[in-house]
Amino acid sequence: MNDNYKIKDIKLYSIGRKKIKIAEKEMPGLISLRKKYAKTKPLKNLRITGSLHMTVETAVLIETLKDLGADIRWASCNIFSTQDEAAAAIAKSKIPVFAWKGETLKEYWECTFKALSFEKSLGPNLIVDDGGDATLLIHKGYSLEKFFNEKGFLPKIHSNNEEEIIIEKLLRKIHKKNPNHWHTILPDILGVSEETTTGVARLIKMKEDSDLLFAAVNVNDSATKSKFDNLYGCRESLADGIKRSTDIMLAGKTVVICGYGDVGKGCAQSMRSYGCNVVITEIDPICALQAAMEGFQVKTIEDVISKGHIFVTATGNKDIITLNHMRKMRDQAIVCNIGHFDNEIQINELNNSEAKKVVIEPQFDCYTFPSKKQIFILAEGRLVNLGCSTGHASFVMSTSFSNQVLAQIFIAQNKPNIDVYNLPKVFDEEVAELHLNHLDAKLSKLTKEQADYIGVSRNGPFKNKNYRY
Ligand code: NAD
Ligand code: 3DD
Repeated sequence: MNDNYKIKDIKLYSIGRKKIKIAEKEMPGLISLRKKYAKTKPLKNLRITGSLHMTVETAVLIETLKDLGADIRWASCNIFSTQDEAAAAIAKSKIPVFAWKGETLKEYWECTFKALSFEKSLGPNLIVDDGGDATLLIHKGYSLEKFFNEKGFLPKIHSNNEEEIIIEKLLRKIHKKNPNHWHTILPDILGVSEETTTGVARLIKMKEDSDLLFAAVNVNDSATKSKFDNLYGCRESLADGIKRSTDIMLAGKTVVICGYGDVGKGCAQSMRSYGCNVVITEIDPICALQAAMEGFQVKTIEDVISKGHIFVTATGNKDIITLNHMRKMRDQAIVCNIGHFDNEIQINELNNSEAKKVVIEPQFDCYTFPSKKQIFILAEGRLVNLGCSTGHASFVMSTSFSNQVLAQIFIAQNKPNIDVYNLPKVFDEEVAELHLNHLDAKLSKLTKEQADYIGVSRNGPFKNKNYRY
């Protein structure tokens, strides 16, 4: 793997560039931030590692961080989510990128390490993470070195999880070359900005366990991220992923959506708009009541396992759809996940079961049980909207990524202590305002009397920090 890039095909760059040009016009937040910070370049001479789906939208984020002065290296955060033409355009513009659609898990982690490895054995100053894999590799590498420095030997690899074994083997390969690689690069790391719900949950756990080694900004819980990307993004990209891979008719089908959080809400609204009979499963009584009062049936998965035509997991949790569930599904049931990790569905157990797998097309697999009943698995249980289509549309990713840019600047300028931070509400309102014109939305202005009456300042913040949008 050369040091500058590892992608599917550099010749795809011109298609990528054309798509990036179109996306830029649909990403007003990023373009405005480029203009706002073009002179001051707040990320000048800072090294940024990205571990986030290498799509056309991400290419616009990367080139925005570049315009703000950063030196960047990028990898995707999923083996199926890369748009190869976008990666080619980034590589062509001499920004090191290590990503292609259809990586093996071993290649995926090597790409992540490549994105963390700058010239002269330097590491990053800042990280843009989606799901926490770049942060995880640094923390696991650091603790392996600490173990070795204390004990004088490397621990045996105990896990029988394929991916964990791949990570442990990679870390030992790095250790062989430089036993203090991670201890050496850590002091330069100012912090990470985390994109998604599951990644933030990991960071909060590391903080609680006093394992967190650098500051982190929770981008996901900015309202202009999770109440837009997770909700409206999935509302448009779920159906896209299911239809592009299966061409299935949705109207009249029973669709079971596991989890009624921001993502689940978007998925439910989408499937209902296609005339599906939507059933929600939820563990949280508040979200379950929201679903019921939106007119959705709320059942346990066991109640509807033989009735569902399509199953979508959106929980950020694991083992939501088990092998036993899949054995009880109706013929030609479609099973997919839109949560960040594939452990929402017991794919490994299915692959080791009596069901025979046939690949219909990449990311569209058919499993036939001895009874001749068949079920379809999309994207091998990985995010269906990015594995089977191109993810969310550019406009909503502009709201998410504007928060990413502000988070990177926040860490660079404040060099915060080790903790997990939310971005201030004024940033959230600034991001929203940057996207109104594009939709011809016009904001009303408060009078002084009105501002005093509701106890806010005329220019915001317009809500207290606990307000739920
Ligand atoms: P969330 O926390 O708002 O919602 C998850 C919901 O699942 C919660 O309401 C929770 O109560 C419920 N849940 C948990 N365990 C459950 C179980 N066993 N059965 C039924 N319900 C259960 O999270 P979110 O923001 O909606 O994100 C969900 C997942 O989607 C995360 O992994 C997130 O990272 C990912 N995500 C993916 C995309 C994408 O483009 N594919 C976009 C945004 C977020
Ligand atoms: N995600 C969905 N669509 C995306 C796109 N077009 N480009 C990059 C990332 C994209 C994932 C995000 O929704 C991420 O914010 C998440 O997973 O939360």
